[in-house]
Parts: sequence; C-alpha cells; structure tokens
Amino acid sequence: MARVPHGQIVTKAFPVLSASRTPDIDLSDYRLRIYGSVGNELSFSWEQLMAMPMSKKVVDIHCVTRWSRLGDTWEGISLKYLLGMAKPNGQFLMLRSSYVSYSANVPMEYVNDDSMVAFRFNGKPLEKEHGGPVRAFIPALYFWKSTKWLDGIEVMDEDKPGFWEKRGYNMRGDYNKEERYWKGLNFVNKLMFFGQKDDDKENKK
Ligand SMILES: Nc1nc2c(c(=O)[nH]1)N[C@H]1C(S)=C(S)[C@@H](COP(=O)(O)O)O[C@H]1N2
Ligand SMILES: [Mo]
Repeated sequence: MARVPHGQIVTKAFPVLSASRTPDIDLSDYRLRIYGSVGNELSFSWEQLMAMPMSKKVVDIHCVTRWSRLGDTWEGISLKYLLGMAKPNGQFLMLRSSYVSYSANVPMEYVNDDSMVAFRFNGKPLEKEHGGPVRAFIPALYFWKSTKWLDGIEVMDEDKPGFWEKRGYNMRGDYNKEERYWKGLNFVNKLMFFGQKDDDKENKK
C-alpha cells in the first residue's frame, strides 16, 4: 500500500474545516463522557485526563476534500486505553461535540493504536480552530471522523450516521477503499476531478 491513498494530494498547509463557529471551552467545567452501550459509564474532568498516560504518534491525515498531511506528531490519550476502562459492548462509536452539535460515527475496528483523544499537535497545544483544547483523532479514516472539541464518546450497538454521514458522506470513510461519499455523490465527485491523473490504481486494495 502506497503511503498516499488514491485520489489524495499532499500539502504542507493545514486547512481549517469547520461546519460551525469555533467554540470557547471552559476547562473548569469540561467533562469527557464515555457512555451508551458500555459496562462502565465514565466522565472525566480536565485534571483527570491530564493525569493519564499520554501517547505520542507520528501519523498522516487524509481529508475527504483530497488534501493529506504527512508525518505530523500527535499527542493525547490512547482511545483504546480509555475505551478499555469503559468496557464497551457495542461495536460502533459516535464521537460528539456538544459545543457545536457535531458528531461522527466510527466502527470500533478502525480504532487502532494511533487513535486518541488528542491535545497536542507538532509539539504545541492544539489550536482552537483545529479542535483545541481537545479533539478526537482517528487516523485510520478520513479526517472528518476526527471530531473537534470532543466531549462525548457514545458506544452504540448499531451503526448510526453522524453530522456529515447524514449529508452524503460515507458511513465508514476508509481512505484505502476511497469511501468518500454515498454512491451517487461519488459520481459527482469523480466528475469534479476528471482532470486528475489516474495512474496509481495499484494503491487500491
Ligand atoms: N466539531 C467538529 N469537528 C470536525 C469538523 C467540524 O466541522 N466540527 N469537521 C471535520 C472535518 S470535515 C475535517 S476534514 C476535520 C478538519 O480538521 P481541521 O480543521 O483541524 O483541519 O475536522 C473534522 N472534525
Ligand atoms: Mo473534511
């Protein structure tokens, strides 16, 4: 598998893509809740989160709007570690920000060792526009799955669409399979990019 998935263009820019305003998060009453189909419902304060083991990963990100960034350093708490404490029963997550009513569904099988609740990017606290002080980071899927200003992790028994999934984005969003949009919209998207060279088909699984 090539490092840059099919249909992506590498950039050094870090575009801000937000469907809403950038919220101000008051850390003194911040809670991260893990709830739903779990054996152990959890709610963490900012201080509790900061006392947890942090992991640091060098990972690529791929946005469905076709930009990719390679080799950024992300720091946060491993999502697998957090979920382990909650004892999930369901196989799907909904990653939510109640601040801006954003959500993204993620199948549990795409939560890997690089997935985290992230606080730092390239050695600095995450900028507000990029989801600071806290965002989800699910690097195995297109970047819309990485909910900014994260405060809720719901475990679900059945898959349900989140914000963009209701508006035409793919339920799964695996960039190695180019799962961008619903089938019909994929066709429109292809028309928009018809000028792009299609010489790396071997990237595809
Ligand atoms: N809360 C929230 N999270 C979000 C979004 C959003 O609009 N609101 N946009 C998503 C999309 S479509 C992308 S590509 C990335 C963009 O993150 P960035 O603005 O840090 O580049 O965040 C994702 N997470
Ligand atoms: Mo996106």
